[in-house]
Amino acid sequence: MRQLSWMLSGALGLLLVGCGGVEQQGMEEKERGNSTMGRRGDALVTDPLGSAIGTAVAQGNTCGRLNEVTPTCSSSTAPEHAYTWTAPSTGTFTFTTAGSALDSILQVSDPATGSVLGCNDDAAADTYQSSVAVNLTAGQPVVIVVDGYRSRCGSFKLNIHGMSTTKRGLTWVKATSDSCGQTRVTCDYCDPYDGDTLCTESRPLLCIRPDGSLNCGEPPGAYDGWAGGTVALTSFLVRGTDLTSQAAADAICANTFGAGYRMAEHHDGGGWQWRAKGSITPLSTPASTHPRGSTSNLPNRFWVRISNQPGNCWD
Ligand SMILES: [Ca+2]
Ligand SMILES: [Ca+2]
Repeated sequence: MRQLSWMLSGALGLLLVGCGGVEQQGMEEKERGNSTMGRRGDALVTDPLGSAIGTAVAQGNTCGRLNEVTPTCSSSTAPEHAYTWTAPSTGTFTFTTAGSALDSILQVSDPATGSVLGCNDDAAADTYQSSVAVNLTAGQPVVIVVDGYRSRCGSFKLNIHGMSTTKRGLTWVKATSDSCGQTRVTCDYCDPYDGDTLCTESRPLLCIRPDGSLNCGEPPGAYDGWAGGTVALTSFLVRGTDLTSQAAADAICANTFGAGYRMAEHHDGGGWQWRAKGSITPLSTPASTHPRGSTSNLPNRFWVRISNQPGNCWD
């Protein structure tokens, strides 16, 4: 039946061309016939992506593949590559083909109903790549289709970035500075287990260079250790959702302050509170809406990571 309807549709197109050059009408007729749910048939083959987040979670080339899906948002008869993916948390997720050679069309749909959750041809006026943002709940599966504009095929990258509306990351505050040019940083009602500040918020990033600096101030205490390094704080805000991995966070420190700097860690000087060489000037930011509801929670917090708990925005 499918073959017959395509043949009829093609014949209609030819007839219309003969009747006055309105081939485009015939083409659109054909495409609309296949685009109701953004997929055709019940056995669309998809590759599993788990709940992967990041740049280029999938790469490939659509040339030579089947055209089983016609995206709803643009003209396309191109082959595609389809994936299944599951939201790792509740929030807004952005799917893009940034960095692809392919003039792409990206479509995200519900595998249970086939309904299209989002579809995009060009993310902006100056790009042929695509971007789709959809709100999902934790554990919700979607089908992602990387398709081509009109009949185009080529190599692509699929990127997925999350903006969880519930995930929190660990932040600390500056406590004191001393006459030796040293700084004490502290937890102050932080939550190193689950994070305390929403990752959709922006805070500076505390960086440290472990350089064996010697303590010239008061002697270290049990919960007031010496980190043996030099701290620096970014003079710009970093959105928690941009801290996609420890490596990404460390790279911000190295790129800002030089080789050897990395994101500071909860236990750099023992844990909960420590001192290091260097002075920092926290930017003015509001106190985080803390899960503990503490009224003592201080403003002007900054991101610090923790290595043995899921208290980071990338966890
Ligand atoms: Ca297609
Ligand atoms: Ca495009």
